[in-house]
Amino acid sequence: MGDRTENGPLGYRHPAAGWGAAMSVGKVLLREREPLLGPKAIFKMNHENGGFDCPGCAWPDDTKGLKLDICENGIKHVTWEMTGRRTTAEFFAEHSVTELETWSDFQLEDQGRLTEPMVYDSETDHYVPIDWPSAFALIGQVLGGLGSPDEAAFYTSGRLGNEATFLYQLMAREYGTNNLPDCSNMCHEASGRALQAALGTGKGTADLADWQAADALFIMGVNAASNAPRMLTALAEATKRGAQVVHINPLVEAAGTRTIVPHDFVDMAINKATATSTLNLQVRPGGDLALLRGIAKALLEADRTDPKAVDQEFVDRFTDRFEAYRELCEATPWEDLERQSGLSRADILKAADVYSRSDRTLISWCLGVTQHEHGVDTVREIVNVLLLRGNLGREGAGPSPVRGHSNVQGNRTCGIDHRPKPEFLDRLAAACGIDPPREHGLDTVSTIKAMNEGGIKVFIGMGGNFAKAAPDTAYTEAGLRSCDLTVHVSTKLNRSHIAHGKRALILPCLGRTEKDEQVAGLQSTSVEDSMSMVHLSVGMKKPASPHLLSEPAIVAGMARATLPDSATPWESYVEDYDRIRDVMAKALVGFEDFNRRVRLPLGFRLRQPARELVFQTPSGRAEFSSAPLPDVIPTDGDVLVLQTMRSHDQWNTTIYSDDDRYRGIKNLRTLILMHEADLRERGLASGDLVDIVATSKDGSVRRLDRYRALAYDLPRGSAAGYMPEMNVLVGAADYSTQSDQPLMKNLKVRVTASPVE
Ligand SMILES: Nc1nc2c(c(=O)[nH]1)N[C@H]1C(S)=C(S)[C@@H](COP(=O)(O)OP(=O)(O)OC[C@H]3O[C@@H](n4cnc5c(=O)[nH]c(N)nc54)[C@H](O)[C@@H]3O)O[C@H]1N2
Ligand SMILES: Nc1nc2c(c(=O)[nH]1)N[C@H]1C(S)=C(S)[C@@H](COP(=O)(O)OP(=O)(O)OC[C@H]3O[C@@H](n4cnc5c(=O)[nH]c(N)nc54)[C@H](O)[C@@H]3O)O[C@H]1N2
Ligand SMILES: [Mo]
Repeated sequence: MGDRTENGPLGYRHPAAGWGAAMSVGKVLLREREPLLGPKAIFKMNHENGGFDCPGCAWPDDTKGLKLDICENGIKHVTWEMTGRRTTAEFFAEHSVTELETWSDFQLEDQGRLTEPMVYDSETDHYVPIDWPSAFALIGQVLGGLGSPDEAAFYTSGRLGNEATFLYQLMAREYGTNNLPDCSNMCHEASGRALQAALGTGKGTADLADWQAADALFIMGVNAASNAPRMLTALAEATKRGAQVVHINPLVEAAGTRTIVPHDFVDMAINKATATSTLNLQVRPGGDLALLRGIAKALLEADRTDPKAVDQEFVDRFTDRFEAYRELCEATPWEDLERQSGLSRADILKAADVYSRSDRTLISWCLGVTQHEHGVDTVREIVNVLLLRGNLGREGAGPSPVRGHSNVQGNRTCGIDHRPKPEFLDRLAAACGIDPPREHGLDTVSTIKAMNEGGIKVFIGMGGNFAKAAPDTAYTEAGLRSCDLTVHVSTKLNRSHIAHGKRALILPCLGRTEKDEQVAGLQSTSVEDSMSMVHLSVGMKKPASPHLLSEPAIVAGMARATLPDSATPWESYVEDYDRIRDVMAKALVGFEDFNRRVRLPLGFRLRQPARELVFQTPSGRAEFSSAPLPDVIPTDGDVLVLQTMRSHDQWNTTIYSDDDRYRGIKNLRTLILMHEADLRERGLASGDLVDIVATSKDGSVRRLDRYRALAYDLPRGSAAGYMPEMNVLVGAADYSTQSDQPLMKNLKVRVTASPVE
């Protein structure tokens, strides 16, 4: 085990993507018994309006006419949905829920697609079939009987298409609550809040054309080769044209080494790799803000002699509060920046040098930046640095968060927001003739607490796997179990169906790859990618079962049963999704003429005022922030900062295999990666079994025993392991006070040798 090489304990030395990826795809297709249909579907994916949007990540489709911008992990994801296996009523008759509790998450999902609605029968401890009208009636009856609409929570996972999303939030608000927790509360909440405060928009301003024009790209806290593989294309093209690509990550991930572009078949054939990186900076966990401030400090120092170091004209014309930021940077000693970033001054200056030589800089980030206590401050610091050189509102420049789920950005645009803006509610009220509640609702973290304290009695999950994805697994499961009713709209069986409420429904829906036939014919739904492009997705496969309903139909069914006197034309919306889009065009800013524009080739891009240097902030300008430099170093030297991340072979709570190819790990997920010296200091050797004890903010402790410690190239004092297993270690109190995001990249743990059994 101890054979540590450049890129992991077992040393994966080949370029990212390429043939290894192609072979791995073949394996998944075979396992899902889809050797023939799989490839056919893949060629339909991400086609200009003709096919379905990849249900994988939110990376945009290439607009330069490349019709086959697909990747290994997208193919795995599609194949997972199109499996030939079925989880039928007979399956549920055979296995009690108590028995299924002992199954692994892999085994649960591996049974294949759900085929008909099921209800929990407490007398037999089995899920039994229920017809759709009765399922809706049960929901209507329980929701109708609650003391207040605020006793229900409506969770959304980021797969849900825009039309279903719009109906879902409409139902919740017409019913009377803003309790709309979503996966984004665990993902990019920090980015949304920071960008909103700084630029008056909750989204990134750069698009794919900017990625293709930038001459410096800073890639922070994202494992691109696994989680946004199509980004590799943009990075490889960037280095080919001589652009600088700086990776900022405690780990040197595969994209930080070299790659073969996923669809570059010629390069694959000759096994020729293209660089996707020109510099790696192994920052300390949470040390990004210090690094960024160091870059700013260097620029401001250079500005004394070099008038071009800072774009003073841009700063004067478009920004506010620059002086306070300048003073703060000047007053922060280099020693503090070095200590808090975990980088030497020389390394920080290297990054500053790349930045100051570049005319068009783009900064991208993902969970390594957001899932920290100071996530909001760090994203604001990203904006500060961009503003210093006017890297906003022009080609090749700007902030560009990598979103997660394929439609998580669209969910927020279409109203999934527990803190809706009054203007949004006003428009919704006018367009839909409802009187939406104005008080803020519950997010993910507060929903878990409210379920446990009796405040939430009904939990409805539109997709996702709340029990596993959310922090503090035991507490979250207890919360779900204490509900009067849990409802999960799903495609496959998962832990959230097993950790169920007193009454429970599993409602199986169509996947994005499947034909959605309604009264008016074949329907399509729209999605929005990471870069604000809205386009249509049309499924083309025969549904996994004749008993499945589409997500819009399920929402409408629940809504009608709950709100029998509602004036909203729920049934008519489901007959023809154009009618949903017509009302969305009235209710949502930027969706005017929606039905026509979404049918344009490649759809349309939502207007980004900040991109046009129009800032919807109180000052009307882009705002510099002046957050104090956070202390991210544990005071106790025995404590390690643990991050929980994805392997190459998983999709959030869905695990495809126990391998993590690019990190050189095979057949092992119960592991913790540590620095060799940190192992030695604890009397451990790479490969030893260890117990991990996490201490929460509130002092409570949680543990995982008998994990394997592996030596890995990461900063001293830090450690890494896999989500969702490690959610066991995230305390309910462990969330950022800035973003309310769980601290999934910042757990304080102690690691000791496991006792010999
Ligand atoms: N194949 C596949 N694709 C996916 C997903 C999937 O599960 N599988 N999930 C989707 C979703 S919902 C999301 S949100 C995205 C997630 O995409 P990522 O953000 O790449 O997700 P993680 O695997 O959590 O990886 C976090 C990265 O941040 C780094 N990191 C950790 N702490 C720090 C830090 O303090 N500073 C910096 N600079 N870096 C740090 C880690 O080393 C790691 O490289 O991917 C999406 N795409
Ligand atoms: N420790 C730790 N925890 C984390 C994270 C982390 O980095 N560390 N990351 C967080 C992040 S960024 C996110 S986004 C969340 C993800 O949280 P979720 O979105 O809740 O979880 P997923 O695993 O993506 O959901 C998988 C389930 O979705 C259902 N599903 C799949 N396709 C469809 C569909 O088309 N329609 C419907 N209705 N259901 C479908 C299937 O039943 C499947 O079992 O996890 C969070 N949890
Ligand atoms: Mo996410």
